[in-house]
Amino acid sequence: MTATAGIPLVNAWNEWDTLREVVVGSADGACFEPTEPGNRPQVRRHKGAQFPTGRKSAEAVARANEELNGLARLLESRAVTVRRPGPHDFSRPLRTPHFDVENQYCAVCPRDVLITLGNEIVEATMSRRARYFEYEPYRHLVYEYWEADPRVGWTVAPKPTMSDAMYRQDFWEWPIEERHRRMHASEFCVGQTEVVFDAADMSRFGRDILVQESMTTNRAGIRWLKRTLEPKGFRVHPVHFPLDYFPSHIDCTFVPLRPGLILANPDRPISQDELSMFTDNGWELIQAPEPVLTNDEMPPYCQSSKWLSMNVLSLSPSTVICEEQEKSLQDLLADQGFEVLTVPFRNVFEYGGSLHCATWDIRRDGTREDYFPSITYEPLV
Ligand code: ABU
Repeated sequence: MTATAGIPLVNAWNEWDTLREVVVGSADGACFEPTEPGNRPQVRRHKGAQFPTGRKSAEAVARANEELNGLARLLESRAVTVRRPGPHDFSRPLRTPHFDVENQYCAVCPRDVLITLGNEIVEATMSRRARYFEYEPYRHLVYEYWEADPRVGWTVAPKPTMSDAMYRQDFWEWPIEERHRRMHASEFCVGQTEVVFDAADMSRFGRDILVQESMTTNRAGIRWLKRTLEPKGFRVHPVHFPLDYFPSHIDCTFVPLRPGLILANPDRPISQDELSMFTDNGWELIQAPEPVLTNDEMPPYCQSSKWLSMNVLSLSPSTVICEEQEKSLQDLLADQGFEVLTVPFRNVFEYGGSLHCATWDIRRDGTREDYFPSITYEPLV
């Protein structure tokens, strides 16, 4: 691979410009996510049942891979270059000076691990032990882009200890009243003593980056992002969705589709004072329709919400890929003037995501634009 004089090999400033190259995840070697301080997986519809450990079955992996490969084929049919993660032994236990974990997870959701911010690749700290080394299946790609084009930047966020002390161990047992009170103070299972963030808590709008404070991203993580990105010309905005009691990753909550248009989760409105950034700058929020599946109907090992329905992938400001069965969402987007492409993807749900989660956009057209000309911003640095 060699760089050409035009657009850098790594170039993505927002979530919607025309997509040219993307990484699609793989379920090869996937394991069940282990119970750990930052995660208490549960079997859906079987309260109290023991959550499995170790490798997922060959059949489950094959079903997910079939759908991931289907997405890859659709993207290639639209002239998008598709790259895939390398092999990784997720069944290997981890032992660091600070924690042990019985197995790792999978490489289905690169979105959680890496983000392209302009011409730079940023590797997130991650927030869960089983995902500590999840950057490894993508490193060969990062090196390839970095070696091939001197304009490509690469920043690795500081790795947290993920020791017991980094977490609020009692978070999972909070009674409902306490949960409500502490959620509104944005207190979740990850404490504030170390820098913690997952890349999927960010959403790109040109020079403005939203970062959701969540179970997977803390205030120190947002401070680190501000301090790192502001000198590079970005404005970093913490955002909150106070009715989401288990927030993790912004891309099932607040999804920009094109300049001026956001698909918003009706169960998780953005906090009132943060809404004005959008309304003052002419952005319209449309509410996602009720998903086809209820939370109770989601696959038994899936730890994500029914709102995976709105985890769409934009191919351009006028073309979007939706899960095949989400007809109401497809109709809504078609009414908004989008060409809507569909693929089956439900067998990927138990790996933590849908179409946006299972991809990492490397190159889109476009440059850094200001979509919020009327804004008051107080930089940290
Ligand atoms: N990884 C995205 C999950 C978000 C949600 O469960 O709503």
